[in-house]
Amino acid sequence: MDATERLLLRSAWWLSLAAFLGAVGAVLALVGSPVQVTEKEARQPAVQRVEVLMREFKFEPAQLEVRAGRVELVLRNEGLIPHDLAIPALGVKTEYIAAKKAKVLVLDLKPGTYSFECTVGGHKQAGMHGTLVVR
Ligand SMILES: [Cu+2]
Repeated sequence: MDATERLLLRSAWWLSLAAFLGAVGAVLALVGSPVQVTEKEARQPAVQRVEVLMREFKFEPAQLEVRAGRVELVLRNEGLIPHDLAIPALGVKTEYIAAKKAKVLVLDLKPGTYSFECTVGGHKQAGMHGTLVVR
């Protein structure tokens, strides 16, 4: 191995480290994104708000369609027991939402089709799942 090869190898290593750190940053940004919406943010017209009801054992609607960009999912638990909502492909999951409570999940979405589900044991199997289509 001569000096040029070594230099090339070293810069390839740095490039892959940079790519890896970029990917980690993107994932952290997604994971960190579920936040409570403020009143100022709620008034911005560009933000899409979609209401999703949670019951035993389904989401209503179970098929969601939104435009790419910032989306706020307003999750209302109209059921009798706690539920959550996870989008495994995005590494996103809310905490448990108690009966009669609501939470806003803020997402920055790229086009694609993402399945979502409730991760409470057995709920997905009982029908608590759906599909989010981002155009
Ligand atoms: Cu559930």
